[in-house]
Amino acid sequence: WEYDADYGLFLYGNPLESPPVEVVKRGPTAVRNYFKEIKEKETVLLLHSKLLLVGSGAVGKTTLMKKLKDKKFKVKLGQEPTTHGINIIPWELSCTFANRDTLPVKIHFWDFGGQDIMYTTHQFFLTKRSLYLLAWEARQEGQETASFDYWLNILKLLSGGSPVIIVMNKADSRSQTIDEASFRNKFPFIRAFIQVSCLTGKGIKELTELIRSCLADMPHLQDRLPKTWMEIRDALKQLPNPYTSRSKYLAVCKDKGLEEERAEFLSDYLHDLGVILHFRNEPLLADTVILNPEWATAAVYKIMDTKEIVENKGRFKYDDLKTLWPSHDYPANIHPQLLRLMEKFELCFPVVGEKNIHIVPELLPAQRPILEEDKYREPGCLCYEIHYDFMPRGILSRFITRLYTYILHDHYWKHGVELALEHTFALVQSEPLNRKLAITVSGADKSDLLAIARHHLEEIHCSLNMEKDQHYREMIPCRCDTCLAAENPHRYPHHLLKRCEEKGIPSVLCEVSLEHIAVPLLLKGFAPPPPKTDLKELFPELIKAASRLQGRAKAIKPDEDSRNTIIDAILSARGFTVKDQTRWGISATGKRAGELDFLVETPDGNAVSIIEAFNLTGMQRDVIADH
Ligand SMILES: Nc1nc2c(ncn2[C@@H]2O[C@H](COP(=O)(O)OP(=O)(O)OP(=O)(O)O)[C@@H](O)[C@H]2O)c(=O)[nH]1
Ligand SMILES: [Mg+2]
Repeated sequence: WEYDADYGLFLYGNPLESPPVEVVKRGPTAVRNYFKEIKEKETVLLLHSKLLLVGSGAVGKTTLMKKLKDKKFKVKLGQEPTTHGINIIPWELSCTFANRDTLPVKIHFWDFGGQDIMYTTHQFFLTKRSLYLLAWEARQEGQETASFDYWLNILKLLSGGSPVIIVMNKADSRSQTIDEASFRNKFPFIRAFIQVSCLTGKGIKELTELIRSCLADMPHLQDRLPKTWMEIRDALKQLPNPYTSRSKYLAVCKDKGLEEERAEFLSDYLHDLGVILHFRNEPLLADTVILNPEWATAAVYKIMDTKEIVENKGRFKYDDLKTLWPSHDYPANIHPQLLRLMEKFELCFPVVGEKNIHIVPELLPAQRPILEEDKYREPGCLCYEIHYDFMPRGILSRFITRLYTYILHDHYWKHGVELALEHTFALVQSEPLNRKLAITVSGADKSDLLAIARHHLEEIHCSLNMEKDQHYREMIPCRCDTCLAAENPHRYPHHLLKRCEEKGIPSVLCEVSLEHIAVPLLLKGFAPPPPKTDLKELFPELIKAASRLQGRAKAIKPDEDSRNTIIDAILSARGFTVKDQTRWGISATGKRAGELDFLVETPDGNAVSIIEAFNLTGMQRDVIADH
């Protein structure tokens, strides 16, 4: 811990045992509520875990689940239909914990279909604090290693270190040895490798024991929860429909003595655990509590998996939903919410200018439409690339879904999209094989459009727990004449250019041509204007910049970093030297060096501080004076 007289006590590196992490994540009020709840009421152990079965298609995941649940299950070869979406099946195992208590653990098997289209939704379903079985079978040399690598990498990002057991199925017909040590080295969360055959039953008993021992080692199973919470969870599962209204949910809670505010905390907790789906802050979804996530995901995958939609390049009409979703399971009055859920999952977007048409970008054709490409070859373009160590699937399709209002005509395809913002255009393309995403921007407001694109990419990366410079690098291709003509231009790390800009270093050396290239040309796509010496001109420019920002309010996150990017770009384009305090002022412990937002300097050392108060709801003089 660390004490700071101004800011208080900083605690870190103290792993929490209680309250459950899901509660802590929701903030101090949720924590206080949890303690109130357990103080007043009886508590019980959670003793519940998700067991997720993942792996490529047809390796025997569903069969394995059935065999684990029922040792007498007889495999009928070729009879198991492929899984569409997710199957969720309950199971129970008794586990002996470190304190020697043997207790029954409730398990929910999540059996994923292995089709490619499922990959886009992984960030919603591959949860932390779960147990994973990664199933595979011995096939041609090399094929499995790629699939292994993908799964282990995505689990590394999303599962928060949850244990993984690697199960080689179909040991009756083929077996293969793999370099276990190197996998374990790279992915320390691998608990064991095991060979099984669902057909002969070989290894199934050993696998069951392994599952028991992994569960017994998972501390969250012994989380203490208010008994009423568990009673409410069970009561919700007894309701006849897979979804209910918010008011009905509150009534169930009230019945068990839980008032509205506390009921909302519980809904957040159950949502985070994956027991229910409730997006309380989404206007169209707030009133619907989905009690059975399997029911909702089945509806979603039905769309992704329908032949006509695939043949129609991902297009479907709102009215098609009536035929796609059987009315007894999905009555028409729930269609708007389910469609909104698909939008929320970033699986589809409405087509601007056409009524009631949606597109599933994951199902788009690989063929690129004809574009006016010349503008992207101009030397003044702004170029930006993201280089990934491991590139999760679905980043581009999620990006398209987020930015659909900016799409130019119908210029979108499986691996790319063209965006337009007034007279500025951006070509965004992903190259999964090269683990790269490239953006070229042309036009008047290049920095604005790039800032919007980067902001959305950052949010997508964040949802995948990917951190800049650790999981991916932002690179800027060189714009010197030699590099413009080269297949493989020199690339500068974006952070290096930002540091040069902050330190006032005007140019960098291209390693290919050995020419000096102006930093503003690389970062903002313009040659540097002569530096401003008169700070009187700053005020009108600042008003212009703020009004531009307001025009982009919907596309830019209301945090300082995103806003400052735009203000900084606009002021720099006018020749002001801007230093953004929110970024370079953050200290290692997360404290800000000051509450100053920007410092604008002139070459002769004059400086003006700018403090932005965009988050204030009114003229709060005391807050302003405080700053
Ligand atoms: N020889 C042999 N075949 C098996 C074994 N386990 C499953 N199979 C067969 O493998 C095929 C695929 O099994 P599934 O359980 O549907 O595989 P899956 O991984 O759930 O497939 P998706 O749901 O499409 O991702 C079926 O024909 C099974 O009968 C096994 O141990 N040995
Ligand atoms: Mg299956």
